[in-house]
Formats: sequence, structure tokens, C-alpha cells
Amino acid sequence: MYSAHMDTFARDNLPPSEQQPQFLFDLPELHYPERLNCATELLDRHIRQGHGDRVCIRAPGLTWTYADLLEKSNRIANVLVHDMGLVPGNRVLLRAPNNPLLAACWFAVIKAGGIAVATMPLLRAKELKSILNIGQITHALCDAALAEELQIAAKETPVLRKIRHFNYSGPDSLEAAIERASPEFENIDTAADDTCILGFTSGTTGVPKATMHFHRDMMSICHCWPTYNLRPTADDVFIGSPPLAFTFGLGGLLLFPMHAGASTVLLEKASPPLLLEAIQNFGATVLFTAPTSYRTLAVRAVELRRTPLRKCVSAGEALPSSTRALWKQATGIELIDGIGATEMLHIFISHDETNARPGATGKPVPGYRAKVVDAEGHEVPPGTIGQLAVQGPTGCRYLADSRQKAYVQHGWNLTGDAYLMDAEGYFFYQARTDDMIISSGYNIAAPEVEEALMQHPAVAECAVIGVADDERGQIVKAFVVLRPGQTDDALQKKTLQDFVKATVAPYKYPRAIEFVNNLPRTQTGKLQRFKLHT
Ligand code: 3UK
Repeated sequence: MYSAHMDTFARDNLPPSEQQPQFLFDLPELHYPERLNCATELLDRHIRQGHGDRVCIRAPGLTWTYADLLEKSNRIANVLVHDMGLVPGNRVLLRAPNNPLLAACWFAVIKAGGIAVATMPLLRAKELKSILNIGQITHALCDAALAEELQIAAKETPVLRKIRHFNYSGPDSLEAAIERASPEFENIDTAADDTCILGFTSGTTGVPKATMHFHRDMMSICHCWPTYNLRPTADDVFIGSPPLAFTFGLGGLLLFPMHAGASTVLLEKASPPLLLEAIQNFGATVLFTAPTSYRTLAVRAVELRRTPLRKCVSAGEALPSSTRALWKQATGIELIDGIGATEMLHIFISHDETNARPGATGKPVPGYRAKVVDAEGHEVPPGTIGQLAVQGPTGCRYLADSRQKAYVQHGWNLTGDAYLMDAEGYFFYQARTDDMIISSGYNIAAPEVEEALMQHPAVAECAVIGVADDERGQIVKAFVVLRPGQTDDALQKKTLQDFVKATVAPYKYPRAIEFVNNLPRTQTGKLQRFKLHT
């Protein structure tokens, strides 16, 4: 079988074929040639088709056309190959906040037939060390602002041979090497099924897992969800908060805009106030961020309505119906919700703005199929809660990890989410399977209680868990962040408890409530409910 990889590490560490999910290529656009380099399709193609002058990337104080990005990535590809000794199949660690050079480095690695391993900016040496080891990473391109932790990790990982730093001006910087390098580069003729990225799971607990995705997978995610659910145009300006190291951000803020020939705004910091400012300054039209961010931003309704924003995508966590309603009221825009996973690369159940249903994530994205199954893997009738199982052109391939057998069963990807499908085929998220609370024999989904609490005006944010209880097995406990000016006393607790009882089935109400100043979240914006178990 053809491969351009001289370093065969990735191919050697794929899960055995019988442990891989079944892949679906029903849609005609998913029939790829044997040889495919996704950088050629997403970047070089635009220049070849005469669109090199169109704006591709914007950042504070900087604008790059497609031709500019091509030249930068070609030069960096030459640095990787000629100065740093990269051979196809080598893994390259990328480390930076979302900025234009990170995007150029990503394309440079892909062009050179390398495997890009982007890392979350906040990772510390210990976590980087485990990524370096799992991925047997040989090269690194690192923003000087994030050099410190990588240097500590690198000292203890001998496989990492070459590091170059960028966004600083020393003679040994990547920029200096870029100046000397040729602007021409012929992309390595990779196989469609050569691995091109390792995506590390945001991992709430335990040892991180590396998911392996091929060149054709990058194209599949561009051909499925954006084509049928987002429907962007070449005039759109994309913006958002997820890091490019998180596949939600990689797709939403780099691959999808480029596939559409549109432009993308890369922001190193994208907290809600900074995001709003950038939406205004850059005239953004398509926004990608997490549910909590929409909730916070919604208070700036007047300013948001003056921007050209037209499509807003929420993913990473369940979207509460109240947040959907709040955003619609504030901006007039119906949110597009979508569930994705690092293992699946991107979104596989979603809807467009005309088919949104409160409380539902949507229907399987064209190219994917989904079902709800019981513990034995049998499909359950509509209206029954079970585990979500999916198949599509993308799917889970953990690099040398026994947990492959838990995620992929009978050829289906099991995401670890409890779902229900209604009679019309809409999928309704319930909880992570490990966030289902069993109290006095009742099954209670933590997010449903959170949703009820959040409808109360005193509540800014909240998280619900099950805590051990002698009498009931578990009881529902809520951690609540109050809005400014609210009192955190026993009366407030009683008010919130009564409110939940009046909103959902009374047995779901939180028997315990604790007021806190903030909630633990991952760098991808996910609530870490397990950290609340003390
Ligand atoms: C949860 C959701 C309800 C769900 C991701 C879009 O989140 C992404 O990937 P991760 O590997 O986490 C996967 C898990 O997160 N989840 C994500 N989106 C939703 N739950 N509604 C949603 N809309 O538990 C899932 O199994 O960090 C999201 C695109 C790419 C991604 N990697």
C-alpha cells in the first residue's frame, strides 16, 4: 500500500484493523484519490485558481492574503526539511496561542509530509513531556512566549531533536531562517491515508490519548458539516475562541474558512470582552465559541446587533435551551449547535439555523449515521435513553492505546454520551454517561438540573454532581455561582430549590447547594464536574 512516510511510526502504531470503526464514504465528495495532501487542497489550490490576492488570515495589526500564507508556509517547510532535517512521517510539536505564524507552521508541517501535533497553550512541562513521549516527537516549532515549559520538558525527552522559536528576533529564530529559505516548495505527495495530525484528547482524567487523523479526514470534515449545516461563503469572516490545538478550533478557525476561500481572524486571547471587540473591529460574520461564552456575551446585545455577525456555532458542551433563547433574544441569531469529539475530528450531529430545536443537538450530519444503543450495543426505541453510537468518514484511531476497545465497539464509535432520539430522528443530549446521577433509583442527568437552575435570574453559572448518601445512594448537589449583588444565604438556597422543583420533576431538585466564586473548567471550556467531588 502506498505511503509517503519514510518514518513509519504512525502507520506502525495504528489500531489493528479489527479494532477500527467502520468508515462510511457514501457521499460522492468523499471519494478521494489514493494520493492527497490536504495542504494542496486547502491552500495551494486558491493560488492556482487565481485567488492568491484574497485575504486569508487577519490578526491585530496584520493581514495575510492566501499568497502570503502560501509563501510563509513554503519557507517554513524548507526550514523544516533543509535546516531541521525533517523526513516525511516525523512528528512536529506546534506550540503557540492562535496567531498567523502558528497557522503557517501547521501548513508547513503538512506540506512537508510531517505530522502536526498542536498543543494547548496552557500545558505545563509534565503534560508536554507525556505528549512528546506518546507521539515520539522529533521536532518542535514554538512561540517564544511559550518557550519555558517546553524547554523543561525537552531536557528529559531525548527523541525531541530540534526546536525553533518564533515571534522573537534572535539570529537563531524561525523568522531569521524563514528569511534565508526559498519561497518555493513542492508538497510531499502523501497518501490520502497517511496520518497528518495527532489530536490529543482534552482528557479530564488520566493519561492523555493521541487520536490519529489522515489527510483525507481533514477534507471529509470540510465536505460534511460546513457544506450541509454552516453553508459559509467566500465573503465570510470567521472568528472565535477555541485554540487551533483543539480540533473544534482547527476546523472552525482554519480549515473551514480556507476550504470556503473565506478569511479567518486569529486571536491570541479571546475572552468574551476581547472577542466582542474583535468581532466589531474585523467585521466578523461567523462565530465559533462555547455555550458559556455565548451566555456571557449576550449582555452586550446592543453592540452585537451593530456587527455583521450572521452565523454562530456552539460546541464543546451541551447548549442549554436557555442560552439558545438568550442569544436569539439578544442578537436575533439562532445558534447552530453541534456535537463533535477529538476522536471524530469534528461535528457529527448538528442542524442549520432553520432546523434548530430547543434542547436537541440535531440530526446526524450528512455523511454520518448515529443511533442510541443499550449496554449490549442494541439499538433502543425512540424516546429511550442510551449510549450514543456514530459512524462516518472520520472515526476513532488511538495511537497504541488499549482504550481503543472501549471507544470503538462492533464497528461503532461510542462517544461516552447518554442520548435520546425522538420519533422524528432528533438527538437530545442527556449527560456524559459518567455524569448520570442515580438517586433513590431515579436516573437524573446533571445537565438537566443545571439547565433548570440557570433559568433563575440569580444564577450566573452552576454545576451539578451526585454525592454519596447513605439513604438514597446518591443525592443531587449543585455548585452555584451567583450573579453580582445576590445573597448567598439559606433563603437563597431554598428559593433555588423551590425553583427547580417547579421547573423539572421535583425529585431532581438539588438537596445540597454550595455557593462558589467560580467553576473548574478545562482549557477547551468544559466543566470539570469530577473536580467538585472532594
Ligand atoms: C461533549 C457536547 C453536548 C460530548 C469537539 C466540536 O468537544 C469536542 O471534542 P472533545 O474531545 O469532547 C467531546 C465530548 O464533548 N460535547 C461536545 N459538543 C457537544 N455535548 N452538546 C454538544 N454540542 O460529551 C463529547 O463526547 O473535547 C467539539 C468539534 C470538535 C471537537 N473536538
